[in-house]
Amino acid sequence: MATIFASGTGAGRAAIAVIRISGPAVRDLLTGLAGALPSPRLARLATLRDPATGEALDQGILLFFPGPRSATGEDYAELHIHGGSAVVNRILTTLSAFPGLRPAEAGEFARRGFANGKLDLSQAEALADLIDAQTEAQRRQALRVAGGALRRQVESWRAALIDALAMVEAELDFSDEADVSAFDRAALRAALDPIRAEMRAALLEAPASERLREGFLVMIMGPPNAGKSTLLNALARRDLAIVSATPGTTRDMIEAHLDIAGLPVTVVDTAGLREAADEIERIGVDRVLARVETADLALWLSTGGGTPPEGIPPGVEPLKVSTKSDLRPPPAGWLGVCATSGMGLGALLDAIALRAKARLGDGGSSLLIRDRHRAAIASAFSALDHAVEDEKDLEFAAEDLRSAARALGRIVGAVDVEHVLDAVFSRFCIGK
Ligand SMILES: Nc1nc2c(ncn2[C@@H]2O[C@H](COP(=O)(O)OP(=O)(O)OP(=O)(O)O)[C@@H](O)[C@H]2O)c(=O)[nH]1
Ligand SMILES: [Mg+2]
Repeated sequence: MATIFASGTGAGRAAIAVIRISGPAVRDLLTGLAGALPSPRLARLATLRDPATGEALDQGILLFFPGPRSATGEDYAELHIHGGSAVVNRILTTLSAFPGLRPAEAGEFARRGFANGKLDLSQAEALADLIDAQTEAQRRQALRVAGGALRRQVESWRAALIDALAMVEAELDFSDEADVSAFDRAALRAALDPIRAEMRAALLEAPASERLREGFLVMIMGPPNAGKSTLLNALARRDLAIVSATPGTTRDMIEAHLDIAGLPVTVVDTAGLREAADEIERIGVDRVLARVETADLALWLSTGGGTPPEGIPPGVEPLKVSTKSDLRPPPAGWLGVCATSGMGLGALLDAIALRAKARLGDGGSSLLIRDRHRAAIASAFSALDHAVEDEKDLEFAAEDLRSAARALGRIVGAVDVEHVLDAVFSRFCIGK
């Protein structure tokens, strides 16, 4: 097995960079770099030298974690060095030249930890989410799952299923043909009912949990010149979209990722909806109508009210926003904003936050945070529904229980095929 290395910190100028190294050559490498192997788990200040020439490269802190008690389960080390690009590049070049070492691929440290039983697949994914988390609620959600909340739940369901399976199999083994039909189905149902109820509850929460990972999607819509782009810029506090008095200015969708009351919200500025003046504008309008299908909320912008919302699908709530309220007061039932002065923006943010909170929750009880999780639980749930059907042959009920247990195993990576693991880990960043 190759020894892998990568910078665990972002590129660019920084006080400190951390280089991670994992694999069988770690001991030789540390001895080569620092003259001696540091004591396990103790920080050691050392001058790092090129093992080939003895040239001093940097002064830094070395940490050595002998396997299997390490993040990857292998011999593992961290070099805390100065974070300038010349220092980092020189150390990485030196590591490349060392026998047995090669740069790590994306997610490779986490994958080795997974292979060595340090964390399950749901935890590995949640660590990637934790790195990507932009808001408090996302951080809470990722931390819960990374801490093993989903793994523990899945293990407890699997244990209960295996008990139920043992009960069915005992019945199959020890009773003669005539008795099998007399098997107490009520007992099987009683054993499975609590699990089914818990799975149902988790499935009901899943869309909110997944949405929290992805963000609450708000589309800014309305006729040309309504002030959509001006509003986006005001919400993002940056000049993202071009604003002009010419109707039909915006053609592409422009999005801003905001943190509203700790929740992740994506706000999208769109092309004004009207009978398009040209081909490009028409494509822009078509894209808006396609994207709004997946939105959570549509802000319908208009100056002075009037235009009824159109083009907004039934599942998406429209919020009527009357723009340029410095020029015209909002009609009754419309939220008035003046994006140029900021008037009314606070109330608009409150209105968005209220809806986002209702839709996303706060991540405090999230379990099924990816569609992969939801699909596995949905398939386990339907297998259990089959298992308790009244006229079910016991042999088939046993097979249903086994298939439910296999579906659960997919969540933690216990029964996954290699290509699923490849797909999951390749989405991680290098050095993770
Ligand atoms: N007085 C006033 N003018 C505004 C306000 N908001 C936007 N405007 C002006 O209205 C015009 C159109 O603004 P945009 O933000 O480009 O409008 P839009 O809805 O994005 O227009 P399209 O991209 O063409 O669909 C610009 O001249 C803005 O300066 C406002 O709150 N008050
Ligand atoms: Mg615009």
